[in-house]
Amino acid sequence: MMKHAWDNYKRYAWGLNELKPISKQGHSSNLFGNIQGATIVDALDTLYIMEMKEEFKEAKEWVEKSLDFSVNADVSVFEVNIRFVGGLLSAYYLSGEEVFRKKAVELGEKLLPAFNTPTGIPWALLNIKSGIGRNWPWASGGSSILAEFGTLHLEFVHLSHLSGNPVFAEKVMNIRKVLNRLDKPEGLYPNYLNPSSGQWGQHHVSIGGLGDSFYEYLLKAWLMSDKTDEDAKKMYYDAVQAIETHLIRKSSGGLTYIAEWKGGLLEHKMGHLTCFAGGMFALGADGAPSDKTGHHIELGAEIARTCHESYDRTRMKLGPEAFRFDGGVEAIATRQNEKYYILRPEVIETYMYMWRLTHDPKYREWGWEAVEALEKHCRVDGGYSGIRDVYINHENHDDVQQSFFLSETLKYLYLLFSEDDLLPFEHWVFNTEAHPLPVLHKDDGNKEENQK
Ligand code: DMJ
Repeated sequence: MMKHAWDNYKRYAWGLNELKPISKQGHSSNLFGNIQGATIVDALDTLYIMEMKEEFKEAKEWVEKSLDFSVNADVSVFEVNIRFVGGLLSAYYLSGEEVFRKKAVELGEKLLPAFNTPTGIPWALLNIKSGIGRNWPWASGGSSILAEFGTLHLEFVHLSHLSGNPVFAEKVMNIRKVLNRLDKPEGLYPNYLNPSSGQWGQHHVSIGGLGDSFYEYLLKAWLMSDKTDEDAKKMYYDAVQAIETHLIRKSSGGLTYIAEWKGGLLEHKMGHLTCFAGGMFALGADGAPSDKTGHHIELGAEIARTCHESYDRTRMKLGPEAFRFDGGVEAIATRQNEKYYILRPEVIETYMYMWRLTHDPKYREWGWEAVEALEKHCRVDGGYSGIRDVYINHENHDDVQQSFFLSETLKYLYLLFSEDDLLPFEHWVFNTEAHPLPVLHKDDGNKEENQK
């Protein structure tokens, strides 16, 4: 599958961000400004892990010769960080090739002006030539987004580690300080925070879009610090407690789901993005208070089951973008604009964590069901495409091969069917784009040790 996705990207869209597999040409998203090559940088570590040596070599040569950050355009700080900085860091740690370290630090430096706000909470968008930042025009009262400014921590700590320059880590530690000073409604973190006033925007809370990877990075910051970052640990387990009390519900048919919270009212909707949380709860089970360990694993298993149901209840056996638990339905999308599947990884990601942590064979079976559905419905001559409606039985492709299909979906599938000693959890954490970063062991100042 990786070979098919990669070969077609190479044939039809080489050097551009993504592939349009039906029209067989490049696809450009404005998330990366004019930075090019998202698929190449996102796929580097997957190629390496899958031992696709020739392909890795040509990708590396492209990075050396053509990856260029001197663009005069707005980029999404979050997207560039998780895909480009994360991809380059992983490629460096896996291969030891200096070019990746150099490029990661160079790009990290370009992102620093995003933090020039009164509070130090970064802007969502940054012109990386002029250094001028701004927020999404649709975000509540000019706010920055929790899942965006809360998903820089892992990469920025590594940038400081690899460059010897403490500024990166200082910037993300300050974000945490600002958050810790604020009152949280019912212990929950709203999705919107104004970077000028330092006040929350609308009190909307989500473990899916706009919130998701903030929670993931609290847990992983603690794990990546070799369990020394006690602040991150406390913030994570306190947040999970509030999420359980206010957002997690069980349907009458017995499916556990995570709702969205709007100023105290629940919307009984769960996004595909939210499905990553099954894996997160299971990964965090070990550090939970001892009487809660089993409970966190169980919660992960229940979320995995619900998300599997969201796949199983469609015609194509691929999950919709969002599914609901109201109006007599359970785990089904009811709105036309929530019926699409864009090759997202979160459900497979949760299967992978659940498999590693429980070895229950059903997670491999569910993963294989997803492989068969991807092959049947998403694979086309020119690569892999998303689907506009997973509830109908004729193909309706969206004609985009997302870069995260290569970095995440295919990597998590590969890991699901590999031995546990490939990128073991004691030594690696995955950033939110599935780029593995080494745990910074406390007794170990040198880089070599981190690379084992
Ligand atoms: C990826 O870019 C990351 O997983 C991000 O955290 C959420 N969205 C996509 C995949 O769905």
